Amino acid sequence: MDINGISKFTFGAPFNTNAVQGGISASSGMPPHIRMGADARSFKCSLCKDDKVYGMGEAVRGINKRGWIYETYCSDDPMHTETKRSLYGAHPFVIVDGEEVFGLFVDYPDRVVFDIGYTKVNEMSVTIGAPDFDIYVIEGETPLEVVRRFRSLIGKSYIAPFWAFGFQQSRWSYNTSADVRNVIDGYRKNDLPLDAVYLDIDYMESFKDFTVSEERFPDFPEFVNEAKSRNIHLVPIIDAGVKIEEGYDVYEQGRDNGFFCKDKDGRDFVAAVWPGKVCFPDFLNEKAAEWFGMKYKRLTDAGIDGFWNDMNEPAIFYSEGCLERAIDKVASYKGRNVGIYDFFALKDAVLGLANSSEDYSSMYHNVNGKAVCHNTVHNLYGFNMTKSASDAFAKIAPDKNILMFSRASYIGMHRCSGIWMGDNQSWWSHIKLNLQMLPSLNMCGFLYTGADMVGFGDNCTEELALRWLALGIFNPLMRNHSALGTRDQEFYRFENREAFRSLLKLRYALIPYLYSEYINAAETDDMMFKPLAFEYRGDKFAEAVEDQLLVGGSIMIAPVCEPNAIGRSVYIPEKMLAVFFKSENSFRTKIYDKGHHFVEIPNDEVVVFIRGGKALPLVNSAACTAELDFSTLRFIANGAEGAIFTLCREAGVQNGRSVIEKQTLAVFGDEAETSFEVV
Ligand code: MIG
Repeated sequence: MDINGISKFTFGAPFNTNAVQGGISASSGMPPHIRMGADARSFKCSLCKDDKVYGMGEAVRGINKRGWIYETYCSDDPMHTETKRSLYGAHPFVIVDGEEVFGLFVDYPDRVVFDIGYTKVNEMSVTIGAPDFDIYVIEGETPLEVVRRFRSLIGKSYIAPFWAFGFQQSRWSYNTSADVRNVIDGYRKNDLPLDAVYLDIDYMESFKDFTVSEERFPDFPEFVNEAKSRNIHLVPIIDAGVKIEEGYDVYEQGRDNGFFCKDKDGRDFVAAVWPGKVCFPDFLNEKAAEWFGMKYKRLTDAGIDGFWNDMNEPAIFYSEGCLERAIDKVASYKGRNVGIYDFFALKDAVLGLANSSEDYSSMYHNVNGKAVCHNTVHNLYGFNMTKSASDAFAKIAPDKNILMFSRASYIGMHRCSGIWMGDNQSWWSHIKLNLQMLPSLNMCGFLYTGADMVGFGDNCTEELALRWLALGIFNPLMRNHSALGTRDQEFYRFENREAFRSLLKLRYALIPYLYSEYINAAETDDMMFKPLAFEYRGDKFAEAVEDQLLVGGSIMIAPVCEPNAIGRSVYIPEKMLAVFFKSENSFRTKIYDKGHHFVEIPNDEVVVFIRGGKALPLVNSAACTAELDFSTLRFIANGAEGAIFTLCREAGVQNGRSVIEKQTLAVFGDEAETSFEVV
């Protein structure tokens, strides 16, 4: 065992992914419980019947990952069904929690397959794309200790600006400034708090990065200002692909300087995405990354202080070569008697065009003068796109902490941005998936995260929106987003506006708590969202809970994830004080003893369970984060005589980072008492 219980083992000649910071020297001789395969690119660990396996970051299925096969491969796939193996982020980190507790991080920038009790029930087998990788084995008494050590290896988490804890509204797309103004009005006029509105791809001129349509958003800086005067941040999207168009300076500069990814013959690799034909900036080429990063200045100069990076797996609709071959294939059936199997082959020829590995294998990066095939470093693209922006922000606007989050990611990207969970659906099962991904992402350092609340694809219902909101108010990134063509789901569109207003305001009342616990997790490499299993060791019921979470140090949540429910079963792992919030000021409380309980939860209420000796701070809500008044802070405590709470506030920005001010508060009084003292 080396530094801090972490041992590194190097195989072959690994590509430097920058996942790890600082770095430690390699040991030899893997621990006996990890058996290397003869192929030098796989290994196996035995699992006991009751061992649990956590990790995999952004992935489908439960918090306990056992019983499925996962692949780290950044994938643009909007169907997050339970048999998928990969989503947008690649996070090859797992923790085995059994008689032995240990973590494994396979640092390898392409596919790693984690077969966690799928092929063989009592075995985890890991297969790496090529025999060039580092394995980090992390020892620890508990899963949480493993997480903390892993996080100390990969570096501190990104800290989002305080305003980004406000509620944010998005849609693909608000097409014009008038559309955006209507959304802001919809919230403000209905007394629904709001801090940000998103600009999806249609704000651009022909989907060209760093342009703004003059026609649809005339005098953009003035419009950004107008929004700002109403305490609304506008957050534009940036896509990875740069439109090929003569006269478009970003394209011409990229082409002339050789900053785009190449094909095997050294020509610019051409693919099609929303803008039509595009080239992909070569983010693995330092100069190209620096060049692209500085382009964000065009929008920050217009007053923009937040971005989301999309399509950076990178997503490819088709490449010219593959499209031609597909068309030839289809044409070859003309006049023939098309049998059933032919029909399926025909269909696949077209459906298989997007994100094809054939395309990824025909794309090359220039890494310090050496051509590196994209399909050996696929998972680093989104990470480096986002890093390019974040590196630039420090130069462009050191006086601001600019919000940044990305769709694709790899371990290490948590140092420069957050992520959102991608294109989910307005499905009940995706409320639960949102909940389950939170702790798994925290394990990998992604703290500023959240799902598209109310669901991206498909049509939502009012009931789903309310129930999702009851979980959404705890997501650091609390964003309502939906896809083109789906039912409108801004909160002022629904009938029971009062309920949406109350729950949204409750979020704002909880912001001091959520922000403080977030900062605390970032600074101490802790998890803001923990599975019960991480805290109530040895309690077999707590260890099996998949739909409740501990949020920060004081509370547990148990959202309803089913339609037409009057409540749900909740496992109470210790005596807790349940607070049923109808609104920030109107709530009833009830003490629950340890054990299984059916808890009635109407869909216009949120229940929070306060742990013994802990206190939950609340402030008066406001229309936006800028108007929150911390002097209204009060506490609801569970017998917390003298409980200590560390309140964190953003006191300013220096070198592009939030300056955090802390206040240690001692809470006196019982359950619903609200007095506190500064110590
Ligand atoms: O091919 O920009 O995940 O949030 O609204 C879809 C349009 C492209 C995918 C993103 C989604 C965004 C959408 N984008």
